[in-house]
Amino acid sequence: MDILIIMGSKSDIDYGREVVKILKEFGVDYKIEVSSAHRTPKRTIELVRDAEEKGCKVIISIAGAAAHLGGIIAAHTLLPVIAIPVDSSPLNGIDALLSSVMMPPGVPVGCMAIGKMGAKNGAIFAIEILSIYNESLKEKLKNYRKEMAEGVLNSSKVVKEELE
Ligand code: RP5
Repeated sequence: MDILIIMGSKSDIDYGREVVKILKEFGVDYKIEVSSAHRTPKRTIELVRDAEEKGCKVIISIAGAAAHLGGIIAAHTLLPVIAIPVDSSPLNGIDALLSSVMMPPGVPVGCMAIGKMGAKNGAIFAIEILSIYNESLKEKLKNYRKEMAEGVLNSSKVVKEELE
């Protein structure tokens, strides 16, 4: 397993789906679990330790509200931890964003944007980390960027045809 994804609740599933979609596109080996930092703290730590033993290289944490999941995971591993703040609370994810991004110095959590944008970027960022030692993934990332650029050029043509 290269990537472990832990989400704080089953209700975070739509964000997990976004992450997994991209990991599958790139053929990355992952495992996904629901485990809460406050409701199942021991299990969360066990999952992190088990992932380390199984050769996991990056952990993605998906959580909303006062999202301490990323911080708790980071406290128990030296693996890079990417947090995706979920907009599941009345504060629309601002709480999750701040509690993930404002980690005190020494135990960093790499925090993405709130919601599905962050979920997509979290997956891509994890792949970028893996690609440091994986040429085939690096090639796939190059193609991904190329396709994005082609998409912009195509949309520019469409807009010109309609508006010029
Ligand atoms: C967090 O609180 C979860 O990550 C979720 O985003 C939010 C709500 O959880 P549930 O009450 O739906 O289980 O722990």
